[in-house]
Amino acid sequence: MINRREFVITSLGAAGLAIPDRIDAPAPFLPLPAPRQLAWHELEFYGFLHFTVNTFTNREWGDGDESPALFNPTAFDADQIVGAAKDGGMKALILTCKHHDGFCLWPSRYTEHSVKNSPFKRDVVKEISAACARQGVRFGIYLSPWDRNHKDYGTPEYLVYYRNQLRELLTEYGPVFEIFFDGANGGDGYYGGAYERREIDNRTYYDWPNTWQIVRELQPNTVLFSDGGPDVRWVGNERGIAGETCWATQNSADFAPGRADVERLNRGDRPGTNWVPAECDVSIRPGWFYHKHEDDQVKTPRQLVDLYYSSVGRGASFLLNLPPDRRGRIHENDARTLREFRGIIEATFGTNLASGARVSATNSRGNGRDRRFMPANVLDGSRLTYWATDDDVKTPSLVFDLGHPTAFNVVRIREYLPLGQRVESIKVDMWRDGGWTEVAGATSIGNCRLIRGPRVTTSRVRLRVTQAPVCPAISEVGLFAEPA
Ligand code: FUL
Ligand code: CA
Repeated sequence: MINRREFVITSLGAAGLAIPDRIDAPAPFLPLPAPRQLAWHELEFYGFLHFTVNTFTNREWGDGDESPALFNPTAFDADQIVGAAKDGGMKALILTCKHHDGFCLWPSRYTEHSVKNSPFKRDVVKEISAACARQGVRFGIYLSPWDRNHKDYGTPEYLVYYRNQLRELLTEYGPVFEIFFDGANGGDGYYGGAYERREIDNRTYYDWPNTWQIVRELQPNTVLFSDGGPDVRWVGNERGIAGETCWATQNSADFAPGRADVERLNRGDRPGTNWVPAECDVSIRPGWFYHKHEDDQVKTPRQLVDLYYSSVGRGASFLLNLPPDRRGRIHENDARTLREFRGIIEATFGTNLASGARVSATNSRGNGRDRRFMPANVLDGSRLTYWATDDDVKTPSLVFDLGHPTAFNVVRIREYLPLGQRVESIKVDMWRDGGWTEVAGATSIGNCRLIRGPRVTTSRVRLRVTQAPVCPAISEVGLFAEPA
């Protein structure tokens, strides 16, 4: 008697078809991203909205004694704000629900210091989160741990208040993709009329693990950002620039919100104990809040493009701040530069010039017989399929035969992240005068590595993995040309 499986194999063999051997996928290289982090990696570019009483006092940090009467946008339009972000290519928005001054953009039941006592009265968090939902933009929150208004700041009672607010925001405003926990902490403030300096020990005061636990229980898909994660880390500067080498991993035990070794945050740690990729926060203007005198200092589309390459192009995310103005809208100058930026990005990445290439590899896992690991998987436009080699082949190469001379100046490489960050360095060669010439190289691949250089023209391109502790698993490769 033969069982059903043997029967199928025997009949396939009799029909002269290849009998697939059982080939295992490569073993994951630890640490690995959680599902919520994988979803976050796909966003790549999203926005920050800094909006509070500061918008009306023309300041960057409020002291906490600002009257709610100050908050009075004249033509607030959540759909215009979200629409401007979306037109710029942003996939998500993080709103300063409460900045250091303590003024709440929603009518929190735990304080009087909020929109409910302003002439505006409306719930800004509700309107922005609803506009995001309508327009298909993910919504995130910034809730400043430091609160210069609250009388209890610095005592254990304040933590109860902070967590109550977090619960309100996580239960009444729909899905939250990210919470941004700012590291700026302690100092002078109003503090309920005390007008004094309050220092806290940022290693112990906030008891972060228990706060994070509240988020895990209420919204398990939310990623938590702070100087040290746990899910997404600060990149170590507010200029939008990740390290040229930037690992998605770090040794989390060495970090905490407000305790940042900026050099290490910028590069990540390799080896690292945890998957904690970097986020590059930077403002489209000099300040985080709107100031009329900065209307002419909005970054140019070209500057934003450079920031895209120095953030997304190094495996990090690009969190660009757009400050609503006193009307409660995104200023025309900001909206325009953002639209032009999107135009350049789409003109560049809209067409993968390698998509029709014939691709071959020096090795494919299982002798090339298993579709799951074939070289062509790097050209199918899906992050879910990848090319992998046999376990002992750690420095293979891929050749793209483009069929005709092709001009490009950007190479994009993505690793298959569910198997970890595996590749440490690569080189790119082009075929010229009957031989290979090296034109570029890069370290730390991860979610996205963009190699940008002068335009070259060739009909064949080779990608060499030059260093990896385990066999590579590469999901996508693209060649692109920036518009002249
Ligand atoms: C900093 C804050 O102090 C700034 O005001 C701004 O919110 C920025 C994103 O983070 O730490
Ligand atoms: Ca693929």
